[in-house]
Amino acid sequence: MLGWPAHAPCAECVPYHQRMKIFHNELHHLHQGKQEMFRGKLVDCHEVPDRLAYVLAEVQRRQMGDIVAPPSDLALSEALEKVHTRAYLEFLAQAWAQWVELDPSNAERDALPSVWPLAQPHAFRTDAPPRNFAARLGQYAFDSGTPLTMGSWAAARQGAACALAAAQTLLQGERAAFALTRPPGHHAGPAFMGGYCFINNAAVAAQALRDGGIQRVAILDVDYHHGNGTQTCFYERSDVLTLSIHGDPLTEYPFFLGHADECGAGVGTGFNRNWPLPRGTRFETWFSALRQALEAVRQFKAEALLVPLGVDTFEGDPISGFKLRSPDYLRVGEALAELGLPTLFTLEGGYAVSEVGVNVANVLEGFRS
Ligand code: Q9C
Ligand code: ZN
Repeated sequence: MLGWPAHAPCAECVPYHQRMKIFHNELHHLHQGKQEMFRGKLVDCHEVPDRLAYVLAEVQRRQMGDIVAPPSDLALSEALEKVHTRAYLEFLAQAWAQWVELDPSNAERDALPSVWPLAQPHAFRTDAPPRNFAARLGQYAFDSGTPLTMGSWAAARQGAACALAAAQTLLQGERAAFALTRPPGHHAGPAFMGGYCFINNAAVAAQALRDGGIQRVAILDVDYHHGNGTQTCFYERSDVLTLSIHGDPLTEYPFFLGHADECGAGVGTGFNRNWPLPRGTRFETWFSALRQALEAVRQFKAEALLVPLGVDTFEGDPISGFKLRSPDYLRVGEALAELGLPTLFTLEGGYAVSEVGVNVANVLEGFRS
């Protein structure tokens, strides 16, 4: 079943359908949060550098593809500004310096927000943005589980470079690419961070594919959590179909988005779909949602597929509630490959650290088999 070759294949002798280019974020370790707020106390972060180390080791071991750094001459700032607001990007770029300026001893601590401009009529104003850093952080973050550290911006920016490079390689005719990066991206929106995410890597890649001449891009998010950031980025657009299969927001994070009746708005009406599933869902039920999502991709006549790949659907995940097992991920990869589309994977969640590598590599393995 796991039929990878025993020797390193030269790029040219790999058949087209098995080719995969892997862009590795070598700066990921610069983002290393200490703690996140959980049920009234600070707990150790789940989103740790070791996650990526496990994925890297496993894709290397199975020789899943060339592992490279993104080129340094990408038009990255321009690509970021097509997804995120300039004000938000400038905030991220300067946040650490401002945090330390607030109090020099802050250099020892991560920045976490603790006050937010609640979006209810007459509750608070958002048209008079405060100068205070803690308030600005609350304005741009939707939870207190996403520590902003000294290296968060550098790591997130380089991760977006991986996603952008992955998109460029598809535009040049590659069958598949993998943005092997952390922090993840799918909870980040045009002007907000949260859910361990700062920059929406999948959205940056989708927009780059559009700008490179691909007319219709489908994003199929298989992370345990709703891809709220990605949904928000493209909610009023008909050229990027956004689909997400995830834990029901009635009980699961991010709680305030991801219901089945969210179908898009304006010209984007009909171009967003959600499959919320109850906690405890097993593979067969999850897989029938995947089949429906794949059918939606076909009907859309997508020219490229983007997969925000979280493996926190795994039965052993410490913060999630689905029951997928490691071999199931092979079938996920196989089903995605049946679309026959140029496909770009971004690494999202998955917190059973020592199993993340096997589960991610199983999706890629199933995809290229
Ligand atoms: N600290 C991704 O899988 N957990 N993000 C909320 C409060 C947040 C998951 C607990 C889970 C975010 C990319
Ligand atoms: Zn997740």
